[in-house]
Amino acid sequence: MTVAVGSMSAQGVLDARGDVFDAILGLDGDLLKHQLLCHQQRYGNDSLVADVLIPVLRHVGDMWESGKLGVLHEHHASGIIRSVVGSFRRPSFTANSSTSVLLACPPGELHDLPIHLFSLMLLDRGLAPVVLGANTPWKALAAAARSNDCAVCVLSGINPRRISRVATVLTTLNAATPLFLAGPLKACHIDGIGMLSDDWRHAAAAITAVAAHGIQHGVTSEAPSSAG
Ligand code: B12
Repeated sequence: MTVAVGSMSAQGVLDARGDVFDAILGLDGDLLKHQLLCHQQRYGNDSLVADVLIPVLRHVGDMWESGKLGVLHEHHASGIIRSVVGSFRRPSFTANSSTSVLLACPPGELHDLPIHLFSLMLLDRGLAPVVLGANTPWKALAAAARSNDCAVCVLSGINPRRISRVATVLTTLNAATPLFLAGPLKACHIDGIGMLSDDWRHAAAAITAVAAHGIQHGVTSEAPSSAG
């Protein structure tokens, strides 16, 4: 496990978010890349993802919704974050374990940044994340779960209504590989299917525990209090 690198003060976290946000605002891709790399090297992936990127992405979305930021900023930032995150990914064989965790967005779901970010945190915990990405067909997901002999599967996205229509598919998947729903998908309650906490460190710890201890169907990993 290589989770903690350096600890940061609360003010340091706010400053880091502000710097990243300013780079997004200025559409300064090089600066944004530089800031993400420096933060990752100094404080590690957990801090980069949970302390900085998730709150910043949320803020970008809120500003976009209120018309204070253009869609251009959102697309630009998403593209850069995605490419920087990709460059942090080491091949899974360098992880200390061959325990694979499948991460995917259901059909029609394009918000795959969260699963890419989460995969960094799982890599640091010695797991081998397999990210199928946006808009994954159910058949492909089931086939990947079988062929990778996955220990756990995480589905993430913003549209719970869409997946509540395929509860049987999810129940079947869950019977073969423990399945967790993350983010807004959790609003869809399906018996026996786990729900990941919105606290990213807590969620990563929960997946690591399930992967290490085998099948625990129906686990809920809600944190005692929700933190960013
Ligand atoms: C980047 C972005 C996009 C990018 C996605 C890029 C990518 N490859 O991921 C693009 C441009 C493709 C996009 C498209 C759209 N988007 Co968009 N997008 C965003 C934005 C700015 C950031 C999303 C994100 O990654 N947030 C980071 C997440 C993790 O933070 P969060 O949502 O607060 O999640 C919290 C929890 O739910 C939890 N969580 C969420 N996911 C996960 C996953 C894991 C593993 C864990 C542990 C926890 C967790 O963690 C957070 C708290 O700690 C959000 C704004 C926002 N407020 O988030 C809008 C937002 C999600 N989008 C929105 C919309 C409406 C759309 C579009 C429909 C727009 C359109 N009209 O075309 C399309 C949808 C296309 C589709 N079919 O999916 C709305 C959703 C509203 C809703 N609930 O229905 C939002 C909220 C913007 C807004 N305020 O209106 N989007």
